[in-house]
Amino acid sequence: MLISQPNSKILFFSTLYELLKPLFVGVKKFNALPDPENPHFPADQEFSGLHPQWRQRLRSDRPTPSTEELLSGILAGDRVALGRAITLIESQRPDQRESARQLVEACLPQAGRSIRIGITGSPGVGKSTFIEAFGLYLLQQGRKVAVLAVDPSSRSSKGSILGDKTRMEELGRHSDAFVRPSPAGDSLGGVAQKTREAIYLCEAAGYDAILVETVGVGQSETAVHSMVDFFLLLLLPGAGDELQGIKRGIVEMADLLVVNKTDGDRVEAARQTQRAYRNALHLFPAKESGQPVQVLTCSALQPSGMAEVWKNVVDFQQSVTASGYFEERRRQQAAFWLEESIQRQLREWFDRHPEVRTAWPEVRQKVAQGEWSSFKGAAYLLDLFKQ
Ligand SMILES: Nc1nc2c(ncn2[C@@H]2O[C@H](COP(=O)(O)OP(=O)(O)OP(=O)(O)O)[C@@H](O)[C@H]2O)c(=O)[nH]1
Ligand SMILES: [Mg+2]
Repeated sequence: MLISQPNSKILFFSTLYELLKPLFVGVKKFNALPDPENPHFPADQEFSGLHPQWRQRLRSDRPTPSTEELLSGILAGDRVALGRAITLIESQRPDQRESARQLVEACLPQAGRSIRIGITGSPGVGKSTFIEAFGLYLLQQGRKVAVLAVDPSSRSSKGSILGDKTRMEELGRHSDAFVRPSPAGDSLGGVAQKTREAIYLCEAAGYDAILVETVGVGQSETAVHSMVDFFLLLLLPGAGDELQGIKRGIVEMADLLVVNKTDGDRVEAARQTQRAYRNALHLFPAKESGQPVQVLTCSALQPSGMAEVWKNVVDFQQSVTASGYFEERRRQQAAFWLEESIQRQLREWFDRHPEVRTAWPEVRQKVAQGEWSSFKGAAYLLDLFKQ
């Protein structure tokens, strides 16, 4: 009845428009985000400093820019170019592999001048909250901070950085910070390799503090340990490591232990945990770095203790640079990733080989039914591959 009158009709639609306007604006804003996969990316004003022509070309609604354009953008410290470049290296498309490889190679001479810090700890210990607080502290120290993650499960998993956007909001908004959600992927090796390449790109873009969060459980700690200069393990107050689900191997890998959540009524429990770990560390073998492992306390939420953690990192870096271990560790890591990359590539070729693929189900069945031994099955498939 009401909208049958022409005037009422206009009134109705204009009211409807007013009500829905914020939604349109929101959608428009979202579309303007340079990289829709990264909720932390700033809007277009962050293209500032770039030539207008590149600015236009780097927008996400344009086709993938050329390797040269991406490289120039990265070297100019442009976050949008960096984001798009990481999307390129994460791409599963075989036709983009070569450009991705060229881009990483081209960035390598500019990479390496940063401190790479891995952050691990059981789920819920406060890794993301810590990274936000610590990252903000580093920004105050004049550092440029990039945050990456190794999450072998999936992009949508509960723990991924993407789900942490509210927690890292402040850091992600800062013009000297870059927060990247975990790459998608099903194999830890593949995901870790991409994170490692992303480190180089971030360094070439001028980020001099790289924080890598391990989000998965199990092997992802080892993968992150093999790409960072300093490995930090966060602990919860009051619980022994069996209770925290931390394997002894992870404690052995750590260069620093930090009891997080030292706030409220958990302060005493945190001190106890600190003492317990200090005592326990005496029983561990000496570190290859030659540096003693300390146990500190902090609260990522308050925040407090960030300066002490950073001092520990800086002292460590100075000592191991002087002793030569810093470079030695990076060389060892490069050798490790050489092996990794070859193994992964060979496996990929093997899995894709047409005859292997055809024979695979039957061979698997024969082995499962005990008709063939696993050795015979493997030899048969490998022969097909070699031919
Ligand atoms: N009281 C207190 N709570 C904290 C502190 N740090 C983190 N939290 C809380 O602990 C919960 C988990 O924090 P996250 O930062 O998501 O922990 P996480 O280790 O990244 O978790 P996953 O990524 O899921 O493994 C959140 O509710 C935080 O607010 C702290 O220093 N003190
Ligand atoms: Mg987290």
